[in-house]
Amino acid sequence: MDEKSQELFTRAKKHIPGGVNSPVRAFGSVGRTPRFIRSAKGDRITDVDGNEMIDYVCSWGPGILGHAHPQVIEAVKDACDQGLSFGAPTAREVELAELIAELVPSMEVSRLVSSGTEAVMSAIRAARGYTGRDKIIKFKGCYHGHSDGLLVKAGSAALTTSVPDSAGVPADYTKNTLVALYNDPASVEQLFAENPGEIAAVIVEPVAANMGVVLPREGFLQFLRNITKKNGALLIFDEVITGFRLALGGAQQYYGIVPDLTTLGKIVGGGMPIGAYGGRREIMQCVSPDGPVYQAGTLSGNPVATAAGLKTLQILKEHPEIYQGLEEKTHYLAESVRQAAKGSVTVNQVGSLMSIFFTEEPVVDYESAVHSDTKCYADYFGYLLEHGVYVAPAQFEAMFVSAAHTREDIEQTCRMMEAYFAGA
Ligand code: KE4
Repeated sequence: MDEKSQELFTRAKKHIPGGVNSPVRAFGSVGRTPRFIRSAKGDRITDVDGNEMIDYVCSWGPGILGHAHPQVIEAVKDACDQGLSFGAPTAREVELAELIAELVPSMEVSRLVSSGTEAVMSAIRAARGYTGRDKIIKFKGCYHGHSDGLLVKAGSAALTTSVPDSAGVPADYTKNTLVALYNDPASVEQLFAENPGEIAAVIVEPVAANMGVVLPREGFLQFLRNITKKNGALLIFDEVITGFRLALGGAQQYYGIVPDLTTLGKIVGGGMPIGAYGGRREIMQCVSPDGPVYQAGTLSGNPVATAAGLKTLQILKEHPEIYQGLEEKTHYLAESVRQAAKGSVTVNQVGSLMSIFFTEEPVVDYESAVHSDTKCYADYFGYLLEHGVYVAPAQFEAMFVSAAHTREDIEQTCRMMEAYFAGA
């Protein structure tokens, strides 16, 4: 039953492109009417028709504590009572910068912005300003937000809406964006050999999560660390998804690789609009007003958003056991799906991230990911949606598990998955 969602979607399409404020939400690749959400609490989300579902989108990552965590809500309400925005520095921004530096030691100095896109765009500019070089390397199928220079062979909804190279981006804006293949060192070596002394940075999702979840092969991240250092280029870890998710210190802690710059989003804002970028002082001191790399934002460090982000990180820091629970619950879910599907799908899982690919082959890079059967995925998605389980409405996204996902709801999800694969 989704009559109210259908009515809202019809109205939305009159005044909003595709009826949504972000393309993946339109359910285009699963061919259904998107569910308009009324509220969410814990691991449950409720749509405008009153359908309550177990949520594995978790707002695409911010919801690591679950929806509407009481302490986060209280912090936001208290902040609201003191005013919504000042356009001036506040103590909470200092506290958040200090906590980021404590939890992610490579981010000695960081700048808050309002989205992951803005964080990545700014980090790239800082890398170019610091090195004096123009070219960057990204990986096919990785997604780093929608800034012009990075909409090149991008993942996420750019992939499902088949616009990995967006219209409206002049060739001049992407001529300095070189594309390598994830988990393929030779493709990176070739680009460095062809562009000696010209590459400012390599940007990578340390765990790719925008072609679905694809794990780095053993040694791949270390290889990137070595080749960037050898060539005077910076290594940028885009941890918008993995930051504070794979571990309290993110993927760089989980895999033990120290990048030069890191970008954050999602969890750092606790569900409110915050992004951040940062690294060691000698790099970040090139950022205005200390240095010549300009970057600014009216709502950067917004007092209400920083209240949500700070409280979220404080809770994660006070309860490190959360990460063990996330790994156990997600691993259990992944194993259940593997058994139920009897080899008909590939499940990639790390920490509280997982993806179910509708292919029997291992999924280790972009090429193997896109061999997945997106029609089967759409069928799977529709079955789960009708049975109270809300997963990503696109094959090339991740499932997110939160601290609020109860064992009972994980078990219920396993039963739904088993029923689907039994009948598929
Ligand atoms: P935002 O500008 O959407 O806050 O962050 C961009 C971004 C940057 N880097 C990575 C690794 C990301 O995954 C993202 C955004 N992730 C998508 C989900 N795949 C956001 C969902 C959406 O676009 O609606």
